[in-house]
Amino acid sequence: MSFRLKDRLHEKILEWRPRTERLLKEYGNVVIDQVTIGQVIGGMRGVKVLLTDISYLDPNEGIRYRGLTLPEVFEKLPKPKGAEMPYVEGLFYLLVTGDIPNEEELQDVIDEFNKRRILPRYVYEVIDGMPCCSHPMAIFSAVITTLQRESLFAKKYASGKLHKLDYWDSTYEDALNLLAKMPEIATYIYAKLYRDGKRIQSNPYLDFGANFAHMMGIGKPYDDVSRMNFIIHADHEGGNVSAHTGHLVSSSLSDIYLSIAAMVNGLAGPLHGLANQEVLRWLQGVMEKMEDRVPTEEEMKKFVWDTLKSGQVIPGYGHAVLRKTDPRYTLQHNFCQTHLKDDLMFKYTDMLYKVVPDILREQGKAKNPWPNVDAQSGVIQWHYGIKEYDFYTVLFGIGRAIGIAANLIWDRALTYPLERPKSVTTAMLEDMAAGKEVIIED
Ligand code: HAX
Repeated sequence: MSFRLKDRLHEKILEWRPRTERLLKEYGNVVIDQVTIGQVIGGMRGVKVLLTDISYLDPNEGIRYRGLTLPEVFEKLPKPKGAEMPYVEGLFYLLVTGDIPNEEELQDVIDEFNKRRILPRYVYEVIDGMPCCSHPMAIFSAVITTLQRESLFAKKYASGKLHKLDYWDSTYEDALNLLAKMPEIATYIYAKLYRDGKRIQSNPYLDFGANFAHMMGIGKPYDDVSRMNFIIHADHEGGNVSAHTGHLVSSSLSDIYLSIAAMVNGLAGPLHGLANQEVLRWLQGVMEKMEDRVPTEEEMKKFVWDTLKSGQVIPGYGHAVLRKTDPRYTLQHNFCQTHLKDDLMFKYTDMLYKVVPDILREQGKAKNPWPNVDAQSGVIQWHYGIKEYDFYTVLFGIGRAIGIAANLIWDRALTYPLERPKSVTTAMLEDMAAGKEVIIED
């Protein structure tokens, strides 16, 4: 049996296709959900209309990647010698195939990523040419869009000779080509914006996470921080803004570069991935007021209430699906307890964990008063010297791209069609609410 990821993936696709075909052919009319007016107006919360086998989010348990909880993922995936956190390349293998890679399988992915990481010259020029004060996420998105000229899928499609059942193959190639370049793109954006353009060359002997740490110029254990960061952010099933955007754009057969650039744009909103920079901005405000001492619980409560009373959200708290503390928060918290015990900002986040849930419950609006992934991630980056918090969502974006890429490969493998839900008008909803018959053609 081959140990190459692409061969394993091909076998899996051939095994999987009959399941999808059977569901469509024999059970296509089975009803699985109903939709209320509240859901139509309220951002489609909870409507079961998306399909992915890469991850599943349980409101109480948190995310499972290919059936494994995050603690299981961290326990089972292979780790570099002496490292606390697993290989990101192993995670990609797991997301794509559903299996934990053995040593040879892992090495194949590491080699594949390594072969493809060098950036074309024009990427540096695009970054250099971005206007002053561009947000790092805008630059990240622009670079990924510019790289679209490299898309094999787009070239093959344009040749008019690409069979639908082969879409996945060039999508897979595009995915690896793009993912392998992401640490290089991100670290050059960082160097350009905050280090006078002085970049550190990548090291082909290092894995994805360690290479990122190396190019950021940060020593151990930042390699483990990077691995942990990319793994926990990789996927959160299909309905969150970034995953859904990637899937939606790709459903029009836009290639992976265009789809992932779109998902990066969705991730850049403050209610989604940008929340990690918002947490830091907000914490800085508290610290300034406290003149860098640890506040009392009463002082912290007042600050939280003041934020709520001024009509703002508490960043890093709440979730559209989760109803418990996010396990991605807990994993990072455990890391902090080992490595950041005496960090002032960590003490602040710990105190927030004590006071915010009760306050949000008392306020009575948020359905989930518990912390999410973003409540802790920026604190770790700050501790290891990345104080330019505008950059944090780019780190999220690298991780999220890994999960979205796995999804998009499978979307094409299972020939999922163009996404096209139907909209209605307010007048139609009013008529339906009044019990009148409204005829809507599908
Ligand atoms: N602080 C204050 N109010 C909050 C809140 C928070 N952390 N979380 C929710 N609420 C409010 C909502 O704004 C909403 O108020 P209105 O009725 O006045 O509009 C009400 O509680 C009900 O919201 P919900 O149903 O509980 O939450 P949503 O599904 O609408 O939104 C969000 C989920 C994550 C966007 C929301 O909890 C929030 O804004 N949190 C703060 C921002 C944040 O941390 N975002 C990152 C989430 C994780 C993620 O996707 N990372 O990428």
